[in-house]
Amino acid sequence: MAILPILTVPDRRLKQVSQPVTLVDDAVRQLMDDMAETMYHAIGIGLAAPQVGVLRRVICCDVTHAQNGDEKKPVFIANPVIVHQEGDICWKEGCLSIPEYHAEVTRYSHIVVQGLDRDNQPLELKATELMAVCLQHEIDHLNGKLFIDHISALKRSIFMKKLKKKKDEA
Ligand code: GNR
Ligand code: NI
Repeated sequence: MAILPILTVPDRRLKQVSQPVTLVDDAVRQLMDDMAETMYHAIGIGLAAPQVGVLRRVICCDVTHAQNGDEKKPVFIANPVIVHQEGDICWKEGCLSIPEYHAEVTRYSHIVVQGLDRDNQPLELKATELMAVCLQHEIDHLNGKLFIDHISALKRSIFMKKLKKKKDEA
């Protein structure tokens, strides 16, 4: 297992569309385990492979860890697809690739996701609330989309100004 560096905006790899995996083999399992270790180390509730520079459709989530302390129950999904979606939920989101910025995003409140699990077996997952938010946020990463792409143009332009100021100061 290894803690991998997490890419941050404006890294161009975060805007790319990731490629499906053909098979969850040992190499993909290794990636999944490294992603989980990286996610827990960064105190995140989810992570997508492109955030560690791997343009493959692999995500990891654990929304329970923050509440349960030690108990780690990572959910890994390769090639995740939302097959059902309904309802609205608004959540104040953050992203490990966008440090020090949070904004409210409206997403589906109830989703069903299909994909492949860590053992290359078909998986179907029903999710609501924070888990639904997290899965949609991670699947967005696989399509080169960030939560700032969901906020208003005005809020985004304020964010871009803050980002430029940080860059100029560095
Ligand atoms: O750690 C994270 N917290 C979070 C909070 C609200 C909505 C989405 C997230 S995901 C984020 C980790 C991350 O950047 N995953 O891509
Ligand atoms: Ni993110």
